[in-house]
This record gives sequence, C-alpha cells and structure tokens, in this order.
Amino acid sequence: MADVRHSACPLDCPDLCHLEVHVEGGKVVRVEGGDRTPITDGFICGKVRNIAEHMYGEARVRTPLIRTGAKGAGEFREASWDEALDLVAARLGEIRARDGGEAILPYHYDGSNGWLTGGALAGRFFRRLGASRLLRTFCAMPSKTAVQGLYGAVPGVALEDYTHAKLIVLWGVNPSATGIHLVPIIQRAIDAGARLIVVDPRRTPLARRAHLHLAPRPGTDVVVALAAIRALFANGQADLAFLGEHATGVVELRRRAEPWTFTRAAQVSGVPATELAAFVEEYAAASPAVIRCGWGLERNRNGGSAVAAVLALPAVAGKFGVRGGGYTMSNGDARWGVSGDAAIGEREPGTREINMVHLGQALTELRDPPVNALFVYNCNPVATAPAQALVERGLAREDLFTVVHEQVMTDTARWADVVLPATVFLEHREIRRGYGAMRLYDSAAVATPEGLARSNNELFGALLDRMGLARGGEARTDEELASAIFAGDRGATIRAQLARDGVATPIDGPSPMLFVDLPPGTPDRKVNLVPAALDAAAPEGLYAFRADPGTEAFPLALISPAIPSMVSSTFGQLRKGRVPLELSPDDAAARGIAHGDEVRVWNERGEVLVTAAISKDLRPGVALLPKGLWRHHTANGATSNALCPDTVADLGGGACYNDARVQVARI
Ligand SMILES: Nc1nc2c(c(=O)[nH]1)N[C@H]1C(S)=C(S)[C@@H](COP(=O)(O)OP(=O)(O)OC[C@H]3O[C@@H](n4cnc5c(=O)[nH]c(N)nc54)[C@H](O)[C@@H]3O)O[C@H]1N2
Ligand SMILES: Nc1nc2c(c(=O)[nH]1)N[C@H]1C(S)=C(S)[C@@H](COP(=O)(O)OP(=O)(O)OC[C@H]3O[C@@H](n4cnc5c(=O)[nH]c(N)nc54)[C@H](O)[C@@H]3O)O[C@H]1N2
Ligand code: SF4
Ligand SMILES: [Mo]
Repeated sequence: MADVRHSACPLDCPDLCHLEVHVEGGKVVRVEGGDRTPITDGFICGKVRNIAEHMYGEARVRTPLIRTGAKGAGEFREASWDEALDLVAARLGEIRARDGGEAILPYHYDGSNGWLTGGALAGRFFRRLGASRLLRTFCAMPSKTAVQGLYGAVPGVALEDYTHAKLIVLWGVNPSATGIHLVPIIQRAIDAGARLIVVDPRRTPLARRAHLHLAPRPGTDVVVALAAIRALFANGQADLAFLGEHATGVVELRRRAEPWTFTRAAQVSGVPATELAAFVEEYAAASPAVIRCGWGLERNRNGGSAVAAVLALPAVAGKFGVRGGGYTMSNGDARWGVSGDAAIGEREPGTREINMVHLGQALTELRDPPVNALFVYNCNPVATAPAQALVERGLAREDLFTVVHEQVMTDTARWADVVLPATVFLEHREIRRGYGAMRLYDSAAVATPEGLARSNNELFGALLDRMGLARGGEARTDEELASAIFAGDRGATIRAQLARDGVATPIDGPSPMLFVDLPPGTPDRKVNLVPAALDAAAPEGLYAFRADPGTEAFPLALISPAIPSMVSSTFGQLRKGRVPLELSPDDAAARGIAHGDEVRVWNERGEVLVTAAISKDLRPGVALLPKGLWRHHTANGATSNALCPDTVADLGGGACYNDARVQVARI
C-alpha cells in the first residue's frame, strides 16, 4: 500500500500546485493534485504526475562522477562524495589563491528552487569565497523592473479572481502550456459571459477561443499598447479622475504615446488599425477587465518598455478598485513579511557582477581575472542560455574547471569535470511561495534520495566545512535555516497557518486588491507612469520603440516559447524524438518548403538542422522552435539557443531570446 504524503510543486511554473504524493518503500509511484488551494483544484500537469520517470529514469545522476574522457565527451567514472568534494575544494582553493575569488563564477537559475535550495548555503558559500556575482536575467527581469517602477513591489489580480472579470486580456502568455490552472478559470468566466482577447504573434489554443486575437510582430507590443493609450485619451475614455488622484507622469505618458496613431502602430506591429480600434473599444467599455501579462513580450530589445506600456493600460482606463479588475504580472511580490534571504547569513560582497546572458563571453573573453572555475547548479545553460556555440566554446576550455550539481545527465553536465548528484524536490525539504498562486508551502522530503544524491544545502554545507568557511553557531540544518526565514511574529503566524492548513497566505490575504487592500508600493504610493529611474536606464528612454533587428539576409523572427511537456529544459531527457521548426504557410511557400522537409535554420551565430512543420497558427515572418530543447531534439545537436543573440533588453539586463532573426532553406 502506498502512503499518501503532501507536498507542493516548486518547479518554475506560476501555479505552485498542492501535491498528493503516493510513496511505496521510500519511492514515489504516482503524484496527484491536491485541494489545499482553489487553483490546483485536484489536478496537475502530466509532467509532475509522471515525475517518477524523471526520478528513477536512466538519465538520473546517482553518484558523484569525475571526468575521464575529453571535455564534453560525457565520459566519467564513479567516485565517492569524499573524493569528489576533496577534488572540488582543492581546485577551487587553488584557483582562488592564484587568481582571486572572482575567478570563480557560480551559475544558477530557478529550476525547482525555493528559499531553501535557491540561496541559503550556496549563497553563503560563494559570498564568503568572494566569487563573481551573477546577475540572474534569463527571465522576468524586464517585467519585474517595469512593474516595480510603475506600481512598486505589489501583487496583481489573484488568478482565482478572474472568474469575476467581464473581459480577460492574455498578453504574451500561453496558459495552456505554462500555467494550465488558469484555463478552466478563464473558461468559467467565458461561460458567465466574459470576453477574451489574446495578444500573441501566434494563434495559441486560447487565441482560438478568443473573441479577438491581435497578432503583433514580435517585439512591437510597446507600440500596440501606446496606440491604445493614445486612443483612450483622445476618445475621452481615460479615467482622468483616477489618474489625477493616483498617478504621476500622466502628461508625459500621453506625450510619448502621441506619435502612435492606429495607422502608424499598424504599420510597425502588423496589427490592422481596425483591430487596434476594436481592442480599445472593448477594453474601455468592460469592467471588471483584467490583463494577464506574460513573459513572451519581454524577451526582446523593447521588452521592459512593452511591459510598462501594457501595465499602464489599467491605470489609464481606470480598471482598478473592482474584484477581477487590473493586471497580473508576477505575484511573487505579494507581501509575505519574511524572506528567503534570511537563510544566507552572509552579506553580498562588492565583487564583480556578470550578467548570465553573457556566459559565453565571460568564459571566452573576460580577463582580470578570467573565469577559471564555473559552478553550475539549478541551471542547464547549454540548453537555456543564448549564444549556445560561444557557451560551448567556453566550456571546452582545457583550463576551465567546471562543476555541475544535477539530477540528470544534462547537456551542460556532459561538459563538467565533476558532476555531483542532486536530489529532486520530493527528496528534500523546500519552502516556496508562488508567482501566480499567492500561497506558501513548507514541504518536507517525502521520498528517499535516489543513489547518493544530496541536496544543495548538504553539498554547500560540506564545501563550507572543507574550505574552512563555516562559522560556529550559524544556521546549517534545514530546520535551522527555516527558523532563520520564519523568525519574528510574521514567521510565527505563517508557521501556525502551515501547521493548521498545510498552506499559508500573504499579509494581505490570498487575493488582495490593489488600491482597495493595499496601495502601490512606490515611494509616493501612486502609479508612476514614467518613473525617472526606468527612463534613465532604458537606452533610448522608457517607451521608446527600437526597430526590428531583422536584415535582408535574416528576415524571419524566431520565437522560442514554452511547451507543455517540459519546464524550460527540465524533463527534456524524457521527451524522445526530434522537435520540428514551425513555419507559416507563406514563409514556407516562399522558400519551397513542404511539411516534413529537412531544413537548415541559420544566422551569423549558428545553424540548426531540423524538419519543417507548416503551421497556420503562425503569422507570416515568424518561425518557432521551442525553448529548452536538448541536443537530441535536433539533427545537428544545436537548438534555438544557437540562434539567440546575447544582447540585453532595455530594462533589467534581460535576455532577448525572441530577437533571434534567421533564414531558413530546404536541404
Ligand atoms: N509547461 C511549461 N510550463 C512553463 C514553462 C515551460 O517551459 N513549460 N516555463 C515556465 C517559465 S520559466 C516561464 S517564464 C513561464 C512563461 O510563461 P509564458 O509567458 O506563457 O510563456 P512563453 O512561452 O515564454 O510566452 C508566451 C507567449 O508569448 C508569445 N510571444 C513571443 N513573442 C512575443 C511578443 O513579442 N509579443 C507578444 N505579445 N507575445 C509574444 C509566444 O508566442 C507565447 O505564446 O512559464 C512557466 N511555465
Ligand atoms: N531559446 C530560449 N531559451 C530560453 C527561454 C526562451 O524563451 N527561449 N526562456 C528562458 C526562461 S523563461 C527561463 S526561466 C530559463 C530557465 O533556464 P534554466 O534554469 O537553466 O532551466 P531549467 O530547465 O529550469 O533548468 C534547471 C536545472 O536545474 C536542475 N535542478 C532542479 N532542481 C535542482 C536542485 O534542487 N538542485 C540542483 N543542483 N539542480 C536542480 C534541473 O534538473 C534542471 O536541469 O530558460 C531560458 N531559456
Ligand atoms: S509544473 Fe505547474 S501545473 Fe505542473 S504540477 Fe507543478 S505547479 Fe502544477
Ligand atoms: Mo522563465
């Protein structure tokens, strides 16, 4: 008989599901959705339902491994933890003594990591080493910078409140793949009479159900949103009373929107002027109206300005103050009153900062000191960083010492000198709060670690000891780290909620309303429509439109959105077979390409060999190869990331994956 144990899913997904995990003899046999939140509502995605295949599959790393073959060949011998840790500590110690701490680069993102495995002892270890600091920009930096500039660190409309909306706008977001629990909520709203508008260069599953679908050229959302703002003012549909009381920068925003007539915006975005007008009419008339802003629109040169302009819409049109009205971006900024940073226990040093987008450059060009040790955890950069060929050139350096702490043998781990086996979240304790669902869980380990796998804190705790960086009396065990996070009255309240309900809610409750339950988090408690700091940070000022990077040689915009069967690159080892490049019928015909043809996709950075799939869902000028693919998904082992530039967005140093411009030909 299987035991049923409770957990929560900390994968990089907005929904943060409550899980019921069926465990037999310490092993996970099946996972089902729980009912501790209305969002999970008893169901979960297939990836986590079948996570046993990931945990116990042949790709799982079960012991420490030391490289025996050439760099990147993926040939290793098994080793004990003692041998592997001695080697890692010795090499890091040598490099630090010779070149300084900054020659060591920790490289990490957010695969399935909350407050215990995301920072904590890893943060303490690299801070005390004096390592280079990583600017974590793969995702959400332009949008976070924009939303915090306009509204401060506040949550948006709760996903469960979408049932109250009369109009739902999905802007650069594809919940059918990336946050499936919003789909039935939207359907309930539609059944109750709500309208649905989708803004996306391709016809997503929900765009098929939408009453209006605007399909802008990638990277032109700022223009679409500014044209809507201009029209709202010009038509007398702006809520001047709300703006007068609650906003600054109104005149300046209006001035910046002024050039974007529907005609001009249509030329740039490819969205017909009639559709722009229809959007404004529907948006102005409906209340409650909510915009669910996603991340598809931020991954380009104009991403920060685009998100800012989209999020200015509910202020201009006066959509706040009613349940189900306003916007949702990331709800990671709900007020918890406690923070994972408390577990790090070491101040950030003033060492150099390296934008993770520039990994390839950092490994091949950086001097004084060069990066001579790379320590990867919670991340799979060969599959997820831009400029893939440059990244691999860097990883091939004989004089680079690379350590990868991983659950499975990823394309990145294959390049390592030492691979260390990591636990899966069901094998360790994790504390995580959602960035869609406004909930927090503290989930104990429910399964026995596979093989010799160790959690991030076990690994970095051992390295703190081995390198003489530990200090007596500081928090080290998961329970001590959790106590540091939950210190104080607020922490005690959360712990009491967790003990009673198994899930906790923010200070402002599970579905706080901006302007009703809490004001904006800006210094003046108003919406700052043109925040000075953002305006100074953006190279051509906030709300500037920078032209398409396409050229005559590389005219097609290659977008790389998320797919249902993986989370970024996670679970890619389970997805067998090749993944096709999707082309619009027009672009395929212009190149004499038929469905199923072998094609070459290339630009000045690299090439990918794949089969073509003709998709009527794509607008002309746009091609699609998903994010997170592994080498085995294409014929030549390169993926969309081989074609992605390592340029950065206008705000937050964000990655510009969707600025890849390519050519395609039959082979
Ligand atoms: N199954 C699954 N779930 C996931 C993930 C996953 O990989 N798989 N990833 C997780 C992560 S890390 C994140 S950040 C979120 C992302 O969640 P989403 O934002 O929903 O995901 P994306 O696929 O990046 O982009 C959404 C949509 O943006 C569109 N798009 C691309 N360029 C533009 C543009 O310039 N303008 C507009 N308006 N739309 C554009 C794409 O066609 C796509 O349909 O999902 C999370 N959930
Ligand atoms: N072309 C293209 N590329 C993209 C994007 C795009 O739009 N286009 N989008 C980007 C986005 S939205 C994101 S968020 C990034 C994600 O980039 P990554 O964070 O690199 O992607 P993940 O697949 O989430 O990789 C996380 C890895 O960490 C491992 N892991 C999980 N938990 C643990 C743990 O507790 N300990 C250790 N040591 N390892 C663990 C997993 O096994 C997995 O291999 O990718 C980006 N890449
Ligand atoms: S990946 Fe998302 S939908 Fe799937 S179980 Fe985790 S939180 Fe739920
Ligand atoms: Mo992401």
